[in-house]
Amino acid sequence: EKYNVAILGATGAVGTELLDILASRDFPIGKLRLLALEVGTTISFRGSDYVVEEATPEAFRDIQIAFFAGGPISKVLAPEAVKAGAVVIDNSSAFRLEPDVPLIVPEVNIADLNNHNGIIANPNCSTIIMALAINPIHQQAELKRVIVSTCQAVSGAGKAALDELNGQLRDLLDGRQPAASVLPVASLDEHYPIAFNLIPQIDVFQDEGYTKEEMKLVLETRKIMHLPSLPITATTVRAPVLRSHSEFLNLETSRKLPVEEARRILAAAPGVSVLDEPDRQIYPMPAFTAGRDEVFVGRIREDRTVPAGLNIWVVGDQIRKGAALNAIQIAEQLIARRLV
Ligand code: 2RA
Repeated sequence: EKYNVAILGATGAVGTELLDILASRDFPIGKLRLLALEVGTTISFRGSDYVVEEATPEAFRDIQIAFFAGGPISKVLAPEAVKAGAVVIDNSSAFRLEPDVPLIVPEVNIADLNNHNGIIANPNCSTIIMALAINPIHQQAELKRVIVSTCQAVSGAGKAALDELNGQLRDLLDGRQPAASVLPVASLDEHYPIAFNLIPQIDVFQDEGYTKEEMKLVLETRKIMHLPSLPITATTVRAPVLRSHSEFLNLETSRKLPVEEARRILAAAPGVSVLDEPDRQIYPMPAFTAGRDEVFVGRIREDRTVPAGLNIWVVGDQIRKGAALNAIQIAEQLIARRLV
């Protein structure tokens, strides 16, 4: 059986990754419709050329599965696509915390998919990466507290941020002042160079000095794991890395997990790969995890400042598992469970 598929935001970083993964996983596509602002652009997929069309409510009329990777426009168009008969897998933050919208990391809470009402939310990239690492630990030793600090790649802020880092590196190496107009947040007044720098702000500030990205890590993780009051505190930092987000996790658990046991639990967890051999200087690094499906964990150590604590370093490709791959895995489960 084949499914008619639409991709909204087909020309962006996530849209491009969606097309690559759909092609490589042999996804059962009947008709494919590509939608974006760049109407008229031609994109090739599995040997055929597709012309990018305008994203209108009518564009979803004969579509069964719609991947949305076009940002805030989801708010308006996702309900229209559902009305037209499509199931929407939405990569924007518009519906993630709505009680009747499942927020899914397939390895963690796939059962929540059964209750969908047409829109399924794909979590934020740094949230997906963390959830893959902490859920298996929680299954064996209940989490009491999570402290997460991130180093996030510029591509998480879109192609303009990626281009800006590359331009700034050229400027600096040629002895010019680097120009900055994108990071930390393009629409705000202040911009800072990311080349040879770190920016402790991802997205806009919300209440009490936390950024929206930090609150996504808190609120989305609680929803995905069905732990509405799990204490989580987050600090998110933009780093001059092209692709793959890195996260330091400090976990407090209800019972002590020796390092070897934690390694075994994580090695057996779906979607997770352990790279943790300090004697041989083996640990995950973003330069080597880009383009990989798994989330990599290493530097697993006991935190001896609390009765039961672990320090873990997690690295994952945020465009792949953090966005496009996770969305496609959701679609595959929709099909397997006959929910579309
Ligand atoms: C970032 N997490 O890296 C965001 C993208 N969703 O900026």
